[in-house]
Amino acid sequence: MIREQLEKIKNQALSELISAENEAALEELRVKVLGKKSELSSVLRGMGQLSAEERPVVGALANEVRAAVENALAERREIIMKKIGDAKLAAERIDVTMPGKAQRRGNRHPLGIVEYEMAEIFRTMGFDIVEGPEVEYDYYNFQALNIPENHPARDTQDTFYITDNILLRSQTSGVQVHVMEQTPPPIRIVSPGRVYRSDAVDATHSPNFHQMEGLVIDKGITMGDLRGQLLMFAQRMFGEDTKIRFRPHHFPFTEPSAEVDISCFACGGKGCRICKGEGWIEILGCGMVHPNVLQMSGIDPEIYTGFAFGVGIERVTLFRYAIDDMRLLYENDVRFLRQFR
Ligand code: 2NM
Repeated sequence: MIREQLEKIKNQALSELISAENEAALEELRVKVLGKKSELSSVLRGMGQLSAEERPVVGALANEVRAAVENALAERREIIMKKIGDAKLAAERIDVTMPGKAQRRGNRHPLGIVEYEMAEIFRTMGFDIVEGPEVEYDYYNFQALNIPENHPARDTQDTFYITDNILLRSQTSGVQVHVMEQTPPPIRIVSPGRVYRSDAVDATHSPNFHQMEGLVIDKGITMGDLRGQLLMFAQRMFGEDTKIRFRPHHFPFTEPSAEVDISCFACGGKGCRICKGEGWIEILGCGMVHPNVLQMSGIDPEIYTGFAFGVGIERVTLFRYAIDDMRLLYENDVRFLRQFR
């Protein structure tokens, strides 16, 4: 009678086990079959009433049933765990052969592109590229460049002063003064970089913009060298048919001084929208370094001569890409910037 009951408990447990699909169902079954309130437990509790001969036999059988159910539970647990694991692997499967998601590549700012192209032209012509501080002493920005105390460029309206004698540079010439002070000629450098002037923003002005200034000093440097180097730059930058012309000008740091026009690369000199009908486009200022400038930086003007020039990088960029408003260069509108890839 008890034997049959035990057999039945075991068989029922084993058949119910098959339908347990997760750990919670298994645990529920374990409590139901083996727990304190289970039929098995009550059978064991009732063993006191059995005879002395029957008791060990039934006890052994009950233990067998318990062990069989425990084993079956453990086996089932393993099967369930493997099923769960397999399902997880299948769900999280990664196809390493799938094409990647394309990332949008950034691109350089048009000013950076043009600055690099300009520097690259001068570098291949033998110039060193030298950068310097944007915060500068007024000595390097003005005095050392032969710009007198009462010069209008010194006015606080044009220059951002930080203290009485420290300012945001209004040109990169200070870099060249540092080089002249520290390096005996020959000197052949360009200094690209950001400069600051207290101008109101409009289509052709910004309180900060970029310049590239050049300086060549050696024995016997003439204005013919200046012209030849600038012509080579203009032809590499704007095309090999480009012509240049010099117009007399005045800068305190050069004597003689000139403004340089290039023939219009759009119309070849006939006159068009880009050159405003002129056929020529003003592109830079230049001249022979003033003897006072050489002297102040410790270079003997009786032995050495040199030329210098300054190009506005924004100006070149606007012409280069036929952009009609400089503000586009600073507004960080990606619809504009993405065109320069
Ligand atoms: C210009 C025009 C002409 C210039 C002069 C010097 C220095 F340091 F040698 F005196 N650096 N750059 C210069 C000359 C700059 O910019 C329109």
